[in-house]
Formats: sequence, structure tokens, C-alpha cells
Amino acid sequence: MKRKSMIALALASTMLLSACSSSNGASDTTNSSSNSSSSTTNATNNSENTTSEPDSSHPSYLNMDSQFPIVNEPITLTVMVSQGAVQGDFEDIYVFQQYEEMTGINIEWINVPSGVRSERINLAMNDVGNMPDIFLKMNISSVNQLQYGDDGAILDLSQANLLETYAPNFYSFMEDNPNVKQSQTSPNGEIYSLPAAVDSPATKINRKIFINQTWLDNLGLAQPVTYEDWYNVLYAFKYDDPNGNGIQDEIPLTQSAGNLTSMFQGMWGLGNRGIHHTSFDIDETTGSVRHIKTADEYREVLEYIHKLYTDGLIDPEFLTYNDQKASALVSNDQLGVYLNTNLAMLPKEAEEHFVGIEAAPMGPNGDQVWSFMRSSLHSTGAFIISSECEYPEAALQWVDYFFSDEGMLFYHYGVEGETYIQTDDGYEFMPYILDRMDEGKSYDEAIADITPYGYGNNPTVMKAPYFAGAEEDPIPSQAAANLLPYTPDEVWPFFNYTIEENKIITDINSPINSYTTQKTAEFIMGQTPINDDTWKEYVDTVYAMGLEQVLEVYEAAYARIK
Ligand SMILES: [Ca+2]
Repeated sequence: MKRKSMIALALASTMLLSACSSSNGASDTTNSSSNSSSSTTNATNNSENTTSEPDSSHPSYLNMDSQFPIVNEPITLTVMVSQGAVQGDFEDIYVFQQYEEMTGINIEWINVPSGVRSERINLAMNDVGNMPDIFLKMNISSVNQLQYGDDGAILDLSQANLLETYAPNFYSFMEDNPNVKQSQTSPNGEIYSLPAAVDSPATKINRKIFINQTWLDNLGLAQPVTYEDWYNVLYAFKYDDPNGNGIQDEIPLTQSAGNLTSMFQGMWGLGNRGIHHTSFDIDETTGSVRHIKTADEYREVLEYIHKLYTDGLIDPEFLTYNDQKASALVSNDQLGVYLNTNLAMLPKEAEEHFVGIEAAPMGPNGDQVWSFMRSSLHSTGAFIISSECEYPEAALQWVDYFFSDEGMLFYHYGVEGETYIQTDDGYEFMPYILDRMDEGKSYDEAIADITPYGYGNNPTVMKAPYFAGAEEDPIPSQAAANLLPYTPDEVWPFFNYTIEENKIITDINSPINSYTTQKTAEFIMGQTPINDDTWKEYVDTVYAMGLEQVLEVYEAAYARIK
């Protein structure tokens, strides 16, 4: 509390000083030069007319005459940044080296290995008087933002038109995407971070179904659409030797239990508020929040998947699913259906066989929801300014460029002719960078000293053609276009919980999630048969664990964004 009031005071005095130095600067310029720029004239006018534009309060250290450099004289900002496994020192990343020259802002990097991220954030946030200016790519959760914000460690960006004035690109993105604003606004109304955002169907639809078209062709089958088609196609994949080697070695479908239910739940209308809340959506008949995992429709989903399992149409080892395993199956031409965001985890030959499904699976009542849909927010907490930052305006201008089209391209690809070239399809890295993959480097390694975007949580927008992710390759991109018509009209953003609500989510909903996850696997495999008695016992157990309290939290959080 004490800390918070000191910050408020400090900010007020900064603004006062800024206003003074701005008018001083204006008169200095007028005195020293007869060719005073229009912005100087404006500033002079504004200082005389208090009802006019807010420009008069720009701090004098900012260069307001052009986009770059951001500052009149070089300044230094300390930035704590999360470092992925193959990411070297951020000091050596090409994009940021260039950006120092463009902006006049020297960055002192504090590289933090991603594995110790949480501890280092906590230490830094409590290191009063010695905090970094900025936390970048640190993926700080909403509830932690609220705690640190409440403690006065984080600058509240909702005050004094800070975003509107110094982050206009982000501000307009937020205005155009209300769910981003909802996700970024704390229950107390304050805004603590800029997020990692997405703005293309290929990245928003975080999982697509890819089906082995070669196998369909070999068997003379059409793409499946209805729940019956799906059963029949998976059955043929299993028993009709689609890979033509004369032995039954095919795995029609492999995926984790959670993704299997999410993949098929839309056939019974579940998951109608997108993928950020895998256990909750809206019961359209009542308008109330619904717990998906105890809904009657979920029982039907489980019965369907249980039948697939019993008839051998799902990998019997689905509980230990991982992408490496799927990749090995594809190498051996043994996999029929693959669910992921793109094909990058699979060997190259996957592109010869797999296509995106043409329509979302349709259930017995015509339901056809594709719930793997993100809001425009990929992850929060990508960029945070500490309350000790002396140059918050410059820090905002520094990050805001990455929310412009030009800045998105720069962040992801660097500089044309130096690190990327423009092609008919968009942009690609220069051959000297891509060639590193021939030397055995992964894509992430190959680009690690060029751009900072590996490992996600970047304060920018993932949007084609300015983003280079494998989601934008032709096959995943087409898959996303096919599924887009079936995605929910209203996608819930991440919810922001009060500290009390968050305690309920942690103490009650997390154990419920563990229990429903365990029972889901048991129901699919038949370890617990699905009948009226077992289902009632399961549902009763979840309620006894405190589901009503969690539903109340959800209703409250949902009400805040409505
Ligand atoms: Ca075979």
C-alpha cells in the first residue's frame, strides 16, 4: 500500500516536470531556430490553451518529431527476458541490435533461463529500488500481475491515457478486439501488461484435424463428416490395409485423452466458447455457465470415444501420446488422423499425405462445433513495465512498434535483404539462415540469433504474412479456413480472477480437473463402465468437491466481460 501511494506521487510529479520541460523545450527551440517545426508550434499553443490536445505533457526526453529515434538522447532500459532452451544472450539477437540503433534506446539484458522464470520474477518484483524497467516474454499470469500490481510493483497502463498516447498501435488493436481488452483488464480495472496476440485463423485455430488423404484414396473413401462417417473411416483405416503392406499395422487415430474429447465434443455441441476454458462453456438453453465434464452431452462424447477404443480405432496407448510418437508413425506410414496446430512436428513426407478435413465432425443432432479456437489473445504478461521505470513513455513506444504491420514484420523476420527476402507467398528468411537447418539445426535454433520470437509470449501480433510460423504453411492454413465456419461465434478470452476467486480456482477447480481427467481416461478405456449408476456417482463426486463454488466464480468472471 505504502509503495503504491509513492508511485502515484512519483508519477504525478513526473507529469508535472514533463509539462514544464515540454514548454521549456518549445521556447528553447523557438529561440534557437526561426524554422520552428509544426509540432513545436502545437506544443506552444497547447501550453497556452489547457482545453486542447494532450500533446503538451509529452516528456522532453522523447523525440516527438519522427517515429525513430524514440528518444532525443540515448537512454538505457534494463529488460528481464525469458530465454528458451536454444536461445542465446538477447544482446546477440539481430533484431534487437538493429532496434537499439533505430530507437536510441540501449537495452541492458537480464537473460533468465525459462526454467527458473517464476522464481526470478518473484525475486525481481520484491527487489524494491532495484527492479528491472521491463519484463519481456516472461509470461506473467493474470493473477500474478494482479498481485504484483496491487503491491505497486507494476505500472498501471490504464492511467493517464498512457496506452492511447504512447502505444497507439496496441491501443487500436485492443479497441478492435474487445476480448483482448477484457483479458488484459484486471478485476480492479487496471491494465498491467501487453499480451502476445493472434490475428489470423491459422494461428487462432490452435488445433486442426489432418487426415491421410492417400489412405482415403487407396480405399476409395470420401472425407468423413458425420459421427457415423468418422466411425466408418477409422474402421476402414484399421482393418482395410490402407497402407497396402498386407499387415494390420495401422493406427487410425492417436491423441491424448484431453484432445480426443475436445476433438469430438463439438458433435454434441460442447465447447461453444472456445479453447481457453476446456471445462466450461455456456448452456445455450439456459444461458448459464455449464461444466462440460459433467454435462449429459459429455457422457455421449465418452460413450462414442469408448466405442472407438473398444473397436481398436484409437491407439491403445493414447494415454502416453506425444508428438514424437505420432511422427514415428507417420514415418512408417502407419497413421490415419493427426490433430495439431500444424505439421511441423511431423517428417517432411507428411505433406504428401495429410490434408485438413473439409468440415468439423457432425453429431447425431447436427451439432458441429469446432472448439479449438483462441481469442485474439495468445498469452498475457508478455510485456510489463515496472513501477520503477524512469521512462515508461519510451518503454511503451519501444514495444508499440511491434503492434504495427511494419513492426510485426521486423520483429519476426528482421530487415529485408539482411535477414529476409520477399517472395510471391510472403516473406522468408535468407538462405544463409535456412541453410543452418541442413547442418542439423532445428528451425528454432536456426533463427535464434536473428529474431526473438522462439518460445512464444511475444508482445506483438502473430498475423500472416508478418509471422513466419508453420501455421501459415499451405496445408495448415487451408485446414484452418475449412474449420473457421464451425468455430464459436463468441470465444471467451482468458478470465481475470480476483485473488479470492483465484483461490477457489486453485483449491477447488484444480482437484476437480485432476479427477475428471482421470475418470475420462477410465471411461474411455472401460475401466469404469459408463452407465446411469457410474455416471451419477461421477457427477455427484464432482459436485461434492465444490463445483457450485467454481461455477459461481465463472458466472462472476463472465459477467465482468459481458
Ligand atoms: Ca497395413
